[in-house]
Amino acid sequence: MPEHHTIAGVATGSPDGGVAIIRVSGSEALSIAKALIMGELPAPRVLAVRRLVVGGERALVGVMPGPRSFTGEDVVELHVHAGARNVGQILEAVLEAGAVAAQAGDFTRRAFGNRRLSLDQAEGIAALIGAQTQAALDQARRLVAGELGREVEAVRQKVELLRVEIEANLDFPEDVDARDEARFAATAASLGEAVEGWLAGFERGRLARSRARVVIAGPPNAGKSALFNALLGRRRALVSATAGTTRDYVEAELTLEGRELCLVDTAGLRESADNIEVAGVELGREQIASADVIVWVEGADQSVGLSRDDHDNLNIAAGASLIRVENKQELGRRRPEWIGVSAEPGTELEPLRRAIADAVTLGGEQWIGLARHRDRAREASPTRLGPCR
Ligand SMILES: Nc1nc2c(ncn2[C@@H]2O[C@H](COP(=O)(O)OP(=O)(O)OP(=O)(O)O)[C@@H](O)[C@H]2O)c(=O)[nH]1
Ligand SMILES: [Mg+2]
Repeated sequence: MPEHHTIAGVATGSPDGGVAIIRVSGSEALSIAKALIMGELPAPRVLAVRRLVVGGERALVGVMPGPRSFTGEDVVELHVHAGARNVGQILEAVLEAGAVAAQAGDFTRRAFGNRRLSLDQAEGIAALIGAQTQAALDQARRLVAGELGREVEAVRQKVELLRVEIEANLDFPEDVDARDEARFAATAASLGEAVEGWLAGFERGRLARSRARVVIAGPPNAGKSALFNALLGRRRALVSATAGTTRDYVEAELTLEGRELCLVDTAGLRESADNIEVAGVELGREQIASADVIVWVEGADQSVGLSRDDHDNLNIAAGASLIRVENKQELGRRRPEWIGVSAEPGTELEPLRRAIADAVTLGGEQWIGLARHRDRAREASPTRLGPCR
């Protein structure tokens, strides 16, 4: 029998929902639940309405006897009306009946302890609950599904097989064939590549989970703020015919083809006698330097080369992409090789949207790569160990 107490906690996340689920897990779960409801417990894995002793409240009750439950222990779930007071009172009654309050992650820890989940799946559940972006959610789901675990296990088995073969050869050196040695080296190299592949996938996963910074920059009056608004579909930044309108940079979240971005509008780059404008340009330059993608905008009515110096001076980070855009294209194109847009009225933005989405799309496998995964993979990495000889 498990040595720990029966635990109880609210399993549902949102306090605003209509229903809350109180989960009880442990050897005493069934007797505790029995003490709380009027009548008999429902049959295993059948949800049934029961009246609770506490305030005559009605609850949907589900009984999942161990070991075929989430935690591997006897589990009872009470689906009750939500509301902090109601749920708090019922939970209090469960604790009075003999359960101990569950701490964050306790149910999952028990599931891991009872081998209902592997460690990577348990980690995946924590990552899934904490996921803030679509990419984080996708990656966490793959971890919960055990995809990374299966890959690692497949490689581990191959390592084991290779070790056995090499040891057999050490025992019988007279039977060692040069072809065997070549095969061992090739197998070891491919296993090393798998580990390197995970490390690269962890890095891609990290980038995909963070919001790429897409910074709109260019000379004053190019229509940067108008384009910023057009991409967002709302009036967020001031647009005016006065050059030097934008001073502080403006940030907004935007989702393009499923990828979440941080779109940034900046002050038009130019020399100025106005201290405040100079400070704004400085902020804009900092934004450009930390951008993953720079959308460089010039108006079709602006003379070519106006920003040539700026172009050269832009402190663009290694690996950042530069997308050149000619705005006000209805006035006649000067730079037909650039992407043409008309930020006002904001139609025909599709080619630019696609270019931004392409620039932030990361090809290849993406893994969640928690600190433990990265540490273990680095330990196994051939670049760390040196060449296999
Ligand atoms: N004809 C035309 N005018 C536009 C277009 N987009 C913007 N404008 C006008 O261009 C002027 C400048 O627009 P803004 O968006 O304020 O330009 P900006 O690049 O943000 O300028 P600063 O903030 O001063 O650097 C405004 O008068 C806009 O109405 C467009 O597609 N066509
Ligand atoms: Mg502006």
